[in-house]
Amino acid sequence: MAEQSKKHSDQAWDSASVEVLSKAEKENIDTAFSRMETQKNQCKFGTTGVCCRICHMGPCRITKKSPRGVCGADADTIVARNYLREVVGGAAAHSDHARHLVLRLKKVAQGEGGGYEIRDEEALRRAAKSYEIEDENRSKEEVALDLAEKMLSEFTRQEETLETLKLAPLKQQSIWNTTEVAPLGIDRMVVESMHRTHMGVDHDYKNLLMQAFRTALADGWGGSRIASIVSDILFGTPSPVRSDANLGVLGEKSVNVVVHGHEPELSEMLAIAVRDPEVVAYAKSAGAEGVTLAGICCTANEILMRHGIPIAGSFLQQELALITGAVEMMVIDVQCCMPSLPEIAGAYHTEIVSTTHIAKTIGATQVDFNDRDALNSAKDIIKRAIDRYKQRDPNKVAIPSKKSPVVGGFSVEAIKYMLGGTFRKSFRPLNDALISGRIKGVVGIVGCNNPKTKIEEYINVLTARLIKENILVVKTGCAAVASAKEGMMKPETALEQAGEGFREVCEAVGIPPVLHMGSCVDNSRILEAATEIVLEGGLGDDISQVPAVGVAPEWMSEKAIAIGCYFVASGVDVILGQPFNITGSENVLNYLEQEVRPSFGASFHTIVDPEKAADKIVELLDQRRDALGINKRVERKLYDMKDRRELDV
Ligand code: NFS
Ligand code: SF4
Repeated sequence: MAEQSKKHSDQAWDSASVEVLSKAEKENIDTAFSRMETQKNQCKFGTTGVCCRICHMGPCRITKKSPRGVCGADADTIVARNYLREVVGGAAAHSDHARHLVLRLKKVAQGEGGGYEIRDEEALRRAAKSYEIEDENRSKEEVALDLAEKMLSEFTRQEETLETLKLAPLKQQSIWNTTEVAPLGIDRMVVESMHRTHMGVDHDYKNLLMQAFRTALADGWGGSRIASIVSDILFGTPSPVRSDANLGVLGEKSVNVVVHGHEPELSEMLAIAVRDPEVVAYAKSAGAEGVTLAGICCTANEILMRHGIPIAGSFLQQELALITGAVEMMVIDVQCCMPSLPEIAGAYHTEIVSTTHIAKTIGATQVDFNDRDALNSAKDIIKRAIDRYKQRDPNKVAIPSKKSPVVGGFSVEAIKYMLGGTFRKSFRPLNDALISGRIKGVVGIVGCNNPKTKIEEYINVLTARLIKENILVVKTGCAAVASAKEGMMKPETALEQAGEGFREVCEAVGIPPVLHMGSCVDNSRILEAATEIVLEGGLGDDISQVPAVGVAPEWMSEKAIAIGCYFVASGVDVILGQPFNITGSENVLNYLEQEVRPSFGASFHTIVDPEKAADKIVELLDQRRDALGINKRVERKLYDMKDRRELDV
């Protein structure tokens, strides 16, 4: 027994997950953690990237004895082609999500929005201005229609580069033009990359890798950016909001509905539906105290940011949430939803409901979501969950008690507001703090968790160390959920742990040292923040000069690879907690880790130890601070009164 719990505490950092993993083992339920054991000896050809399945003369595998595939492709070509295809997968996922939202905006603008509406007109008009769409004396519907059309053309444009790139600093845009990575239409980039990786087309690894950066930029400064902009228009720009995170948010006596996936449209409606008096009364008549809605993965982040709906967990807690035995329904849509869910649900009374025709899972109930009557559809789904409550078996229920308070909702607008106040919304105080050295730099920690290592250990160890080093940490995706569960996004606790100069700034402004900036498509918000820093002045004229670093500690998805690439191409160094599947080609590895530096002023770094990653981050930030000539006060010294006055932000 002790051995068992030791095994589980080697698998997951947080005690709630460890508790449920033990329950899973007792009940003989398979999870990603146990399946990882059975998949342990992963194929070396796959992990080094030298397996090619692109044509049917193969599959070919590169070894010392067989250095070329049947067609003559060598390890460099094969590795680079595989890598580009992964970036394509990631860019396509984010961008298709964006497309769905833009089409929704168009319907709303045409008066066919069903229950959807333009909830944030200011965000609409802000976006219209940035795309140079006339908005004076025009109704919000007229403006929204033009904006939706303009955004749809971002997917289809054939010969011109993306309009959305213009949201980047001017110098950044010129870097992309010089290096020839400024992307054309999003769909065109995806198709072109698939073409170029077809058998017998692009074989030059450098050319393929540059296309990976170009396709990724079509995601970060195209699809993802558009997704965040439209989400804010339709559902509201996030502002700070309190909630709780971890499996302990599930209610012992309430009907638990967990939303999981990525696209916020349905979960937005569910968030409204659970508050409906009729729904609450229905739950009570079923013997429950009410309905608890909670989120997993990026859907969790979306509805936390806008409604303060609690987070049940991150990617690898999706199965664990079901194993608590207390979930009546899990509603899934696209991305990161495991096909194992219905089988686990079958061991309890849980129903898995899928609502989108592009993502069906065997064993899940397909519920047609009527988007013309979205709110009633959402209510019907919740009532269906309530009907399950009676089937809950109390003997199978064990909800971990652990949950931590979290403050989420840090959109760039919200940060500006907190820094400068309503009338002087501005990044100036942040830039000043960076220049004075009270904040050494900004680090974005993003991405997933991965059962290859003890989950969330790297993320939490690194985060704790960085804030001690006076580094502002911004987070998205499942990395954000990890910090939320750890209590690092609760200003009070985290402030105790932050370095002195940084803590003073946080206290003065009233922000936690670790900011929740949203879902993974909201990594575009991190680019937006970096742009604001450049535009505010004093820290260089493109993002590669800003003291900023990105980290994907426990990444697993293709989306994370695309994100890494658009960060690097935007001038942000990226640390990976585990390597890409590219080590079978020294040339490709060297290109991504070294040779791209002159092009973008940044590159990838693979560092599997979080403490060493922290050292590297400090070094990278110092290099940038040196180059800017603002690194005079790195050594802590006793300040005299004059110093203190200079330091005042
Ligand atoms: Ni991002 Fe969000 Fe999580 Fe990874 Fe999946 S949920 S899109 S891919 S696992 S961070
Ligand atoms: Fe083999 Fe070349 Fe076909 Fe790839 S494209 S499977 S290396 S023959």
